[in-house]
Amino acid sequence: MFRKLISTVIATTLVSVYTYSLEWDPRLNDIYVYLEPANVAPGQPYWCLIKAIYQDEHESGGNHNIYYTVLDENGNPVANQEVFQGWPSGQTSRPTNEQGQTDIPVWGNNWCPVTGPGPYSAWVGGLPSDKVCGMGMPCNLHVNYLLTWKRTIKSAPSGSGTISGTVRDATTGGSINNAAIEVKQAGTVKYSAYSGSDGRYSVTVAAGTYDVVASKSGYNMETKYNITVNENQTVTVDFSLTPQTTQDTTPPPVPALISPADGSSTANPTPTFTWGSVSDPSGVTYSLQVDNDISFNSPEINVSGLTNTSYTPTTPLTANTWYYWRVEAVDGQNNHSGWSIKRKIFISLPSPTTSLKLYPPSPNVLDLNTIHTNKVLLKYAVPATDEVELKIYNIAGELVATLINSVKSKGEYNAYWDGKNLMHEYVSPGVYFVYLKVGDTVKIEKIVVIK
Ligand SMILES: [Ca+2]
Ligand SMILES: [Ca+2]
Repeated sequence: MFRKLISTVIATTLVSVYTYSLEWDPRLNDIYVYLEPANVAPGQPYWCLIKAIYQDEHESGGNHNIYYTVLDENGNPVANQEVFQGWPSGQTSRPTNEQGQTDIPVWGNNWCPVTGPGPYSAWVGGLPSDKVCGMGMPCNLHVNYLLTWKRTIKSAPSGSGTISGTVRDATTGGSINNAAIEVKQAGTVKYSAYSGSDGRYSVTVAAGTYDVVASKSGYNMETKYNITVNENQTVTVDFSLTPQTTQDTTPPPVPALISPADGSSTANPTPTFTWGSVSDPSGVTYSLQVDNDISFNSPEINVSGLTNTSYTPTTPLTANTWYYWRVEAVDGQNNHSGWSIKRKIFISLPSPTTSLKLYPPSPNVLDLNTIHTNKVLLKYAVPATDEVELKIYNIAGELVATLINSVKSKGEYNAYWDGKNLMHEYVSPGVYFVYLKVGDTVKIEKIVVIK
């Protein structure tokens, strides 16, 4: 009973490794015969045992031999191939014949299987070879062992599979290069790899169950648990890594207003508003409101997302109007500082721009019949302190009167012509010209004198 149990365990082990080709007589297990697999690297040729038949004392025909058959990769006999038989104190060998066969006898040696495996083993020379061990004449019975080897290329390690997939950015969907992949069991890294520029990775692992971890600087680590990989199986494990963001719940400081000064006045309808910068770990933008309503219910300017600490309106504010303005800062996580204190600014009327002017004479028709009650008003403007000449010429270009010939400062002035010439006589009816010269600039108006 004990022997049966042991044999079953051995048989199960052998079958799991050699399922693909080995025909193994189960009675061999009953007498402790076992297989010692060749020690051979994957991809290398070796002698692979494909058949082991037992002939008991009723089937053996009275013989007590090991019968060897040696085949090549295609199953054809290999002639003159040396085969071996070993025992604890020595070994012998023989070449195969044209049928790829030979045989070597075994002897009694007082072996009974109840004590364990028999003394003889068998293998093929020239290459690594599977070895059949534990043979002999059980309790001196005449039995045979019929063994067949086939030259075979060692396959990849049994029991391996692949974990592969792609690592992507969860936000953009773009592939992540050089992400670290760790394949763990019970917290211990068993295998590792890195993703390529296309985000792909591939890891060859022993069949089993793993946790697979993807990590990359700037991203949150991601773990896929309990990934089971079977022999020769490729399991796809994709990752979608979330970029790291430090959660910011603290509002930025409230900005301080700089200019225009509170309560100031300007004739510029597009004044530049300026405030102090503030900083925040998640970054800052600014919002500006300008409103003629102190409650900011109808802002004429309402801009946000400003990265500069100043803003110049693109459309003019209304003149002769008070405006209120305020600023707030908003950080990268949309936390608002709250509005600053407000300031007010007055947009004044445009200041009169004084340029050289000669207004039309009033009246511009002078009646000599009423001249004693009616002078001509000559109004003019001087833009800056300068020499001023105001004269009357007749149509022939002759000077009639000099009304002003002096330096005047900036401003508007009134002068009068009483219709008289240089000799203080009334002029004749006709066309006369008012000649204003300030610096190098001349203005001329016309007066008609009638009677
Ligand atoms: Ca903040
Ligand atoms: Ca408004």
